[in-house]
Amino acid sequence: MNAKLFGKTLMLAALPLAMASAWAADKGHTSQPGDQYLAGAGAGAGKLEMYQSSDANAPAMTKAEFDQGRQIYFDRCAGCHGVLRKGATGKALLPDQMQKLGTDNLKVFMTYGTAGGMPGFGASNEMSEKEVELMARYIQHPAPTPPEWGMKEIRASWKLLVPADKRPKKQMNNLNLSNIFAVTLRDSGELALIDGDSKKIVTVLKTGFAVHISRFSKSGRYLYTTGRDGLINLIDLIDLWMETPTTVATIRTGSDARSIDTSKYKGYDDKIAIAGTYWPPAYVLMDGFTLEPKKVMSTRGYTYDEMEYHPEPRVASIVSSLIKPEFVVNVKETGKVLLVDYTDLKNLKTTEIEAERFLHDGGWDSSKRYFLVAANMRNTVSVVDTKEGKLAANVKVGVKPHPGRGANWNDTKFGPVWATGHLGDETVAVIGTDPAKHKANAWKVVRSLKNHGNGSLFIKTHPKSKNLWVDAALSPDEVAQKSVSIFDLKNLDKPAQVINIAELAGITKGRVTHPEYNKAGDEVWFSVWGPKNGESALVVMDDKTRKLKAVIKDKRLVTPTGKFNVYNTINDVY
Ligand code: DHE
Repeated sequence: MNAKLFGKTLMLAALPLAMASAWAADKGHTSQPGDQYLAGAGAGAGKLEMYQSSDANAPAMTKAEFDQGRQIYFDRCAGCHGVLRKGATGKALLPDQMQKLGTDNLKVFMTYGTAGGMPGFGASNEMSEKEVELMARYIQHPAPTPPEWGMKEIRASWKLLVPADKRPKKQMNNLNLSNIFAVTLRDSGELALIDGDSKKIVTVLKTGFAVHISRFSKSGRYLYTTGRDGLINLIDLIDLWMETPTTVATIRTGSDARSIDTSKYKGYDDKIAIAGTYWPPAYVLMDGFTLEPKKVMSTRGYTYDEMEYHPEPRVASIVSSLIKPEFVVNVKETGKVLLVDYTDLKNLKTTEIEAERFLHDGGWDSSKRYFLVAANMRNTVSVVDTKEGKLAANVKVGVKPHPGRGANWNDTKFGPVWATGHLGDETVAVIGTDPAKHKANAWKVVRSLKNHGNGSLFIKTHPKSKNLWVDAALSPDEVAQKSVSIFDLKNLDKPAQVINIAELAGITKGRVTHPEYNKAGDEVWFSVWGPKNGESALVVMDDKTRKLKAVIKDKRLVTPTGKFNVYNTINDVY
């Protein structure tokens, strides 16, 4: 029996339904908004027509069932297991192994989840019993390959709604643009722009499906956002007064995507945009003012360590360097970091750095020379020296690091440090980042702090703050997932204060995530991420007093998750 494939949860197959169901409830596998994190999310690839593969050893499926399975797979599973099911955050789901496990065992995993972090789709009613049964058969068939999406398709998808010369020459509103927050409204596929000063919603814009992140151009005028379906919106912030849509261009760079950024090096302000895609695995370089596509580059290739060919090395985080005309492109499955020099797109020069496999999210150190990126399935943070163009270190941290952008401060004992929380344990790893003046601490975990739960997604501080705020949004514990830890940076030996943020907003069902500071660095904003049809909110905390400052509730705030303050995002303040 393949018990090793899924660890101890295979035992569930032998449990009576009532017991198994109680076990799943114990593990917190109830219907929660955050269940979707590990579930992947509605990549556009599921909507594309594909050849139905057949395998004589796999259970029979009709074409209609197969098509339904394909859609559910892309909506729920592809984010973690990969389009081709080769595995990343989730296990590989290859047909021969799935056939050995068989339909009944697979149904149990899908119903109750696994100890490794897979959500219980059946127990949480995310999938009906019939859908679970269908999916248990579906994954025993070979994975269908979605169509490619080359320059012809990318260009055909490009819509320039307001040409650059038809846009206003000066700001047409009275907003303090540098303190605007772009808030992801995940399940409505929208973006709320909130005035950080008045805390009022300025507008809500339609974006791509299950919209993921927003970034701003160096001048602060343009906002770029990507949906998981690869749809990118270019939004002109100075145009906000208009009643007509403020999206000035859109493009689809692939059918499954997570990252976007724009050129920030002196002389290249706003000029070039880059989008990374999960499918097809690639990055696309575009004109920053119009999104006109200029170049598409595949990331398919060989893993850095075993040098095995990988057909689906997805583009995870992308950051824009302030010290060189380069984008830092992190390729998940091959474990390579690409430094893409954008000064000559015709003769593109890239530096390929061997880092670690399963690269995900990360941020700059305070000097903006080193980029620290989580290789989450290898419990490692890779440090890239972008000045020298080489790997500085692979630092072993806790279980599944997940920093978002991480947090930088000048530690009283260890000098400049950067920190990450973890999905898989309760620790916060603090890494020394100054090889010049604090050599003995550089690229070492100098402190391990105790968070109030595991399942941490994001962590944040600000140069003007003495606090470090850490969430535990994916903790199975219902109180922990609603709370945050606040550490005193001047006294890190003291345990953190824990505050239940959802309670402050009067919300009983939801997870609290993604701390983000305002421009002044004296407020911390949190999302209370409720169910799609339930209540959500944004909670603003006074950073100094750690007391509630404001609760923003509005029926338009559907499933708020990431928040991106214009000033802090442009200047990588974290
Ligand atoms: Fe994210 C950043 C991928 C699920 C909220 N997420 C990132 C980045 C990647 C990534 C590669 C780094 C982008 C960058 O910096 O260029 N995220 C993925 C997934 O593959 C995953 C695990 C599953 C999926 O199918 O998408 C996933 N992410 C989620 C969520 O469920 C979250 C919690 C809620 C949501 O809105 O979807 C979520 N991810 C975020 C946020 C950031 C992010 C808020 C940006 C953090 C920042 O401060 O910069």
